[in-house]
Amino acid sequence: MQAPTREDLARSGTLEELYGKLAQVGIAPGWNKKVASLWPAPKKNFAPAHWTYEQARGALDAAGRLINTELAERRNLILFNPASGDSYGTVRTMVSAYQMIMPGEWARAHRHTPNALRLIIDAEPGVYTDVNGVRLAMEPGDVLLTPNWSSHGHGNNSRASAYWLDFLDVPLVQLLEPMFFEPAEEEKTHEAFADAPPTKDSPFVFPLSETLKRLDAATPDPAGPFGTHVELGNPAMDTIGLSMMRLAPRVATAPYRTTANNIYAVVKGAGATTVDGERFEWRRGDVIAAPAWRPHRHEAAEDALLLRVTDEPVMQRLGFHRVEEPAKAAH
Ligand code: GTQ
Ligand code: FE2
Repeated sequence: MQAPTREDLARSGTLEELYGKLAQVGIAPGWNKKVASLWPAPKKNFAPAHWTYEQARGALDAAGRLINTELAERRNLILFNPASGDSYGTVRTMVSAYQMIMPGEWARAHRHTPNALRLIIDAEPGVYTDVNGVRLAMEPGDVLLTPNWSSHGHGNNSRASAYWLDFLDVPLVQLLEPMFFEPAEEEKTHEAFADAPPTKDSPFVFPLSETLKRLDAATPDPAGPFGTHVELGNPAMDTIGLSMMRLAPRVATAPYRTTANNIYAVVKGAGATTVDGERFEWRRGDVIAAPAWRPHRHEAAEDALLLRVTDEPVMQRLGFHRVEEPAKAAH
């Protein structure tokens, strides 16, 4: 069929006829409500959700028997948001995963444009991430960054399997399209540095011991939306901000909602987070998703530390950051 000409289109006698001809040239009427483009407030496209380290541990230990890092490259379990449909993400812009590496294993080095970070859950001395040829030690509670295009591989010279949480801006990079990935040259990263002792003296490492010192010196704010907290980095990476939150037992934080997407990971303790009316009881190693514009608050049952992983730097830089006052966000 011939594409409609200017005259064919101009001659359309009814809206239906016009729509039919427009469809042939890849145009849709903007007034037709089938193509909604604007709505009054953020949609609930992603759901509040909770994942447990208990379950992830079981699955990772099985995966340890069933697949090695030669085959898998990364032995990771991706946390899919239950409402995300086909889109890959824990929340709209970020994905989280549990990862495990066994004694003697090397998860080969690569680099990619997505920014990544890890929160160590269980690891014995001798576990490291090699970032751009430097071995960074991984200990429980530490946070390690591997920003955009930095080479990274993971090694385990200890006698126990090591477990951590990954957070990446992969869904954002997929949306914006600047995805690049390549394997690293192995000799440069792993073997040549085999004898170098792991260090924590790097701008890519936030050791828990340092973070706790900073928390001790921070202004106490147990009932604020983030409890007493310190930011890691400023922000940690271009697209991801981090803060370590210390929650006092039995003090509920102020309810809060933001256009930023947040993922909370439990570094220590136990408690509960209520996200838009859904209550999730958490323990060490668990993950909670608080997608954009969902009011949420936390309450610890015992001294607790939560790591907040947020796309706030993106929202701020693009002029989309909005926060609702605690009183108004209350549910
Ligand atoms: O450890 O390099 O969970 O590249 C997803 C992609 C971990 C990693 C993930 C990755 C990594
Ligand atoms: Fe990676």
